[in-house]
Amino acid sequence: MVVLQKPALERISLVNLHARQGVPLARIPVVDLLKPDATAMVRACEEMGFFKVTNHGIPAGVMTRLEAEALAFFSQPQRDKERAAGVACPVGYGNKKIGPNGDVGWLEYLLMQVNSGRDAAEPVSALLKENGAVSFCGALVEYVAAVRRLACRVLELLAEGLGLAQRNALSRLLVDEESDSMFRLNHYPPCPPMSGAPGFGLTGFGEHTDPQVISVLRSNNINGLQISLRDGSWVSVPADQSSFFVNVGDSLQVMTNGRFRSVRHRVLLGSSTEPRVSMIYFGGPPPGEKLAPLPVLMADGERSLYREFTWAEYKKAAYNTRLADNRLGLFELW
Ligand code: GA4
Repeated sequence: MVVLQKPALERISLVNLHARQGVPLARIPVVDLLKPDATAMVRACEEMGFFKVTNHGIPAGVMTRLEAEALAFFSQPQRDKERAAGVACPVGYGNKKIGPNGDVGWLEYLLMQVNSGRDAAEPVSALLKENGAVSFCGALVEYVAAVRRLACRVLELLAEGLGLAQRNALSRLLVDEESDSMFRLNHYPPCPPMSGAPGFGLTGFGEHTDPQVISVLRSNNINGLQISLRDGSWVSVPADQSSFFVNVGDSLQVMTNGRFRSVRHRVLLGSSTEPRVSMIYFGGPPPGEKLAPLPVLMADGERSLYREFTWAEYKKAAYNTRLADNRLGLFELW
């Protein structure tokens, strides 16, 4: 791997896009919410920890409104963005630095807490509102409410597919007043021309799994997202601005005792004259929630793969890791 020397690109890794290109795209499972197949959804979570959702019912305007507001926000001078949202720590406006442990990417972002009991995008949105970004906040609140409903619908279908008696066995975590959910707007500016290195691109967001229960991503039509399959190979996911992509998170892997797989994913950027914009809702449990395999999913004599821990413990541990680390490994028993 080559590392760019220019100061602005310092430590953001240059990648050979040909060598890192994904394999067949047709293998990405699609769930059509007009005729949802809960069994196929469960299979997708077992095999890939990832699927695409179409016919989700969220009006295009809700997505394009937030995208336009986000682009307007990111087009401001750095100082104004920092003043309006606060410097990410971890919530707020971040530029290239991801998390507290030295990870970097070719992006800037807004990260916020979106607990369901409070204003849909507190406290960053409160700060944004104070700074006059009223229509941006309106778009955020509208989008987050819609995508949370979608995440709950998906979790209800998964509960059905898993044969759980309670429809809300999983979705209750996201609607709980204390639910520790987050929302992220990522803006990946076009890569600078790689004149000395044709066929190379930049790491927008390095490989990782999401710690939460489930993540729901929507992007504009600029490619870049890749997921890792069980055999370690990478698949490029063609961007589709009218659909959503769902990731199984580490917490759901634990609740299914490893039956579902939290998907490792990353963003690699090739040459494009347009920025990539993505918006991701991370549905997380309340801090005190004990994460453990659901007893009804355990076969006779099956042992938990993980020691019991709370979401607060896991989140704390996650913030002590590097992006690419196997965080769940710290909690594995066998
Ligand atoms: C990955 C998923 C979400 O984007 C996130 C990220 C968080 C951050 O950017 O602050 C983390 C990362 C994510 C996992 C490990 C830690 C925490 C950066 C990092 C190095 C908001 C999350 O919840 O975990």
